[in-house]
Amino acid sequence: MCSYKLTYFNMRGRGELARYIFAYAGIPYEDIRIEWKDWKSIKPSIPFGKLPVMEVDGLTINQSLSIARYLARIAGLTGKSRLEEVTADAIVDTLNDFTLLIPWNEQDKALKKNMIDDLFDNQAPVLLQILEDGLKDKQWFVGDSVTWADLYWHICFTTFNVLREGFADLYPRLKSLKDRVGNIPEIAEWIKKRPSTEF
Ligand SMILES: N[C@@H](CCC(=O)N[C@@H](CS)C(=O)NCC(=O)O)C(=O)O
Repeated sequence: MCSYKLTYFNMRGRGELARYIFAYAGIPYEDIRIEWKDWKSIKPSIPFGKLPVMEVDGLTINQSLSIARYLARIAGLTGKSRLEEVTADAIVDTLNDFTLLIPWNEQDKALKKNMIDDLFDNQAPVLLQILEDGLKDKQWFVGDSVTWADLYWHICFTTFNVLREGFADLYPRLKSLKDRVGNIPEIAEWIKKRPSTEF
């Protein structure tokens, strides 16, 4: 059995998808959470100087989605065919693109609010409507079983809802999907016990 060590900051952010997959699959791992005050001194020792990183049997892997995809393959969460795999990948990348538009580091409060308003008033509805329509009467984004794209949606939903409460109110299928993921017993248990952080 491999030994896994995930290092990220003490928040959900880009570490949470890996944590969901670990939880879903019941894979033991070390959940190392760096405090921001310690980051400056730790950063030079981290390849590429960014978190998360995951150590697997001594090999250090960076990039949150590469880490998550690797774990999703192990957990059987990538889809049942090449076409399902690429569909799940595309949904993950699409959601990730949206998270990259969020002005996390903008210091000017008024400007930050304007940017977030623009995102949720103008850009999110286009994305959400396509995802909502794509779900049709299906239980999951891809095929007939849960994939890492569904888990990522739950994480994105939680984060987006902090930025704009009720942002998905007009999308009942997407809201149901979020609930369906949250009701997976292993995910529900993780959400109950994880450290409480804003993002
Ligand atoms: N594309 C990378 C982005 C990694 C990244 O930017 N991480 C941020 C935290 S979310 C970080 O390490 N910030 C600290 C720094 O850049 O010094 C990934 O998805 O892992």
